[in-house]
Amino acid sequence: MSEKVYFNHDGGVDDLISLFLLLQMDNTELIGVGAVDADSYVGPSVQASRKIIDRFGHGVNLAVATSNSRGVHPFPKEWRISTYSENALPILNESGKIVTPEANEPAHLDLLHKLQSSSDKVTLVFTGPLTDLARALELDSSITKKIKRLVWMGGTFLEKGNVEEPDSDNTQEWNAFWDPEAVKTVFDSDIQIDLVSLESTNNVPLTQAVRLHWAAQRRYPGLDFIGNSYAFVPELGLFETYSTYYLWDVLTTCYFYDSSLVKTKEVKCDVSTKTPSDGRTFLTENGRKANLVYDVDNTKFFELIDELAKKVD
Ligand code: AGV
Ligand code: CA
Repeated sequence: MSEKVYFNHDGGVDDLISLFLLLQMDNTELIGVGAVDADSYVGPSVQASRKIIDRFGHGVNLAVATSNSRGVHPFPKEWRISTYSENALPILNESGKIVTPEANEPAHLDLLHKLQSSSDKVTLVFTGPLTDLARALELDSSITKKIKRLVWMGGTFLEKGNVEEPDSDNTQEWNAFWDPEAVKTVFDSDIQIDLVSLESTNNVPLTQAVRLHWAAQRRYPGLDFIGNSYAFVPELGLFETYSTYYLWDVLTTCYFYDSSLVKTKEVKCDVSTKTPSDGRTFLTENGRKANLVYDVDNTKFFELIDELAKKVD
C-alpha cells in the first residue's frame, strides 16, 4: 500500500531536489506541497516547484500552495537568492509553460484541509521551518490524529549549530531559528517526530567528489538536473565556511523513504524560545520524545539518489 505524504519546504536547492526525489519514490503518494519563504523567495520557489512537478512528476495531479508565514529571524539574502537561479534552469523551462497549478489557499490552510479530509494517516515531510504546521495545529489540534509521523530536517543537540548571526549564540540550527515558537508548538503536540538534525547531516557535506560523481553521469537527465542545481551553491573548498553546503534535506527525504540508511535513537528534548538561544533544541528528561537520526551510511545514501534520479528521462 502506498504511503500518503505532504511535503512542506522552503525553496533551497536541497528542498527542490527533495521534491524531485519524492516524485520518484515507489509506494509514495504525494498529496500536497507547500512552500514557505524562509531560505528562499517564495514566488520563484513556488514556480520552480510547479515546473519540477510538470517535468519530473510522471503526470501526477498536484497543486503547490504558497505560504504567507513570516519568520522571526530572516535567512541571509545570499542564500535565499539561489531559488531564482533554480527557477531559471533551462531543463525546467523547456516547455515554455507551467501546467501544475497554484493551490487556492495559503500553505497552512492547504495542509489543514488536506489532513482533515484524508481518510488515511499522512506522513509530513518538512525540510524548512515548522511555521505552517504550527499554524494548522493552532486552528485545529485534532489533526494530530491524521498525522502518521513528522519527518523534520531541523534542530541539533551538538554544541555548535549552523547559525552565525549577531542575535544568536550559535547553538541553533537554521530551520528552528527562523521560527522558534513554531518548534515549541509542534514539540508540545503529541505528533510522533523523527528529527533529521545536524548530527546526521554533518556527515553528508557536498564535496567535490560528489559533484564529480553526478557530472560523470549527466547523460541521465535527473542527475544532470541535480548537478546543475547544486552548481548554484558554493563549493566546499579548502576550509569550512558559513556557506558550506550539506545534503540536509535530501538526507531527510531519503530517510523518509528508506530508514535503513541511518541510525536512530530515542531522545527527550525541548526548544528554547529565549534570545539569544531561541531556536536551540536541547536534551532534557522532562522533554518530549523524538527519534533522532544521528548517523548515515554514505555509500547507500548516494546510491539511492542515483537510483531515484535515473527513473526520469
Ligand atoms: O539548516 C539547514 C537548512 C536545510 O533545510 N537550510 C538549508 C537546507 O535547505 C538552511 C541553511 C543552513 N546553512 C545554509 C543554509 C547555507 N550555508 N546555505 C543555504 N542554506
Ligand atoms: Ca530547507
